[in-house]
Amino acid sequence: MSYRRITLTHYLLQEQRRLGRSGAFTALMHDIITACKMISHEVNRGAMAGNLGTAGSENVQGEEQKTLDVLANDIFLHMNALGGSYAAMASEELDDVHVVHGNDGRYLLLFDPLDGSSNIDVDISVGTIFSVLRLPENANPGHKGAFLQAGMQQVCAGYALYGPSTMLVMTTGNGVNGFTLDRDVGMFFLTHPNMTVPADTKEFAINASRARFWEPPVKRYVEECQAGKEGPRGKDFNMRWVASMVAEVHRILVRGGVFLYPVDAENRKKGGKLRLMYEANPMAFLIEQAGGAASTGRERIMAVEPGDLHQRVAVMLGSKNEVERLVSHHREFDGG
Ligand code: AFP
Repeated sequence: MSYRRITLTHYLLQEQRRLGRSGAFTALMHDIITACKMISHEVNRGAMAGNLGTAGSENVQGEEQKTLDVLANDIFLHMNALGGSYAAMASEELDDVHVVHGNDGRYLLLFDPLDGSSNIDVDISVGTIFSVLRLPENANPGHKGAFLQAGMQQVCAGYALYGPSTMLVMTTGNGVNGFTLDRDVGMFFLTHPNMTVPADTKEFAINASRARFWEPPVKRYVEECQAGKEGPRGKDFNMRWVASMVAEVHRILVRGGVFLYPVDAENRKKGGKLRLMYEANPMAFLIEQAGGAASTGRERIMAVEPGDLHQRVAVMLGSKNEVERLVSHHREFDGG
């Protein structure tokens, strides 16, 4: 690797100077970076460190926790409390807000410590997703109301992908940049500057085992893709499903595509499958910043006003023209 590459720390310092900001933002990102490196290390050691299997507990969503879910959550809470940037944190794995006492942190951190954890035991890519909000003036950081801000309010968002290589991909609202971890040096280097999602694609991702529950506009979209060259799209599509949103979004940021986890007849009561604050909003911020689109099918994801920390939402994101087609199918179905 060329020694001329810039590190993630250098990139953050450059951004700080460019925007005329204080060092607060660089400091808070530093804690996230350190936590992601530590989680990457634990994921990488896998069975050698006894890190596989289930923890014997359930999270707030009633889902079985993996050993690494619990470990990654502890690492993220601990490392991000040390720097003093955050007044409070909220995790997909925790019932309530975690207040960071003894500092005057001005930011709030939301995270999914190990997304796609059903993939851990079979050695498929997993990741950490994070989203940073400002602590509103006079808000009580111990109250979830401080966190209930629409995705448009995010200061920064990103993910770490623990795959064949570990990557950190982030946005501060000024494009999307990807960094690869050099394990020997112990630092992330800029390897994917200005990531962009092409407007068109021939690849879609959806859990097709749920087809019988889908709403008509989703069925229509998928059937059009499956019809290939002979159908209304006039081209053949390929399908992927990793069951790890970080890996799916990373693929879309690298080569385009569309990812769907719709509200369907089976998950409707819960509002969908994916979590608005820990998954949908940060990924929507990244995808929009890379030139793509992110919708529930009926509303821009980042415009959804959250009513609860653990709220779920329909997600359709990726190549702009595909998401627009999905939105148009929903509009037609709803009679608009
Ligand atoms: P886990 O973190 O519980 O494995 O869930 C992962 C996830 O939230 C998201 O990353 C995937 O896209 C989606 O769930 C997979 O859902 P299916 O179980 O329907 O494949």
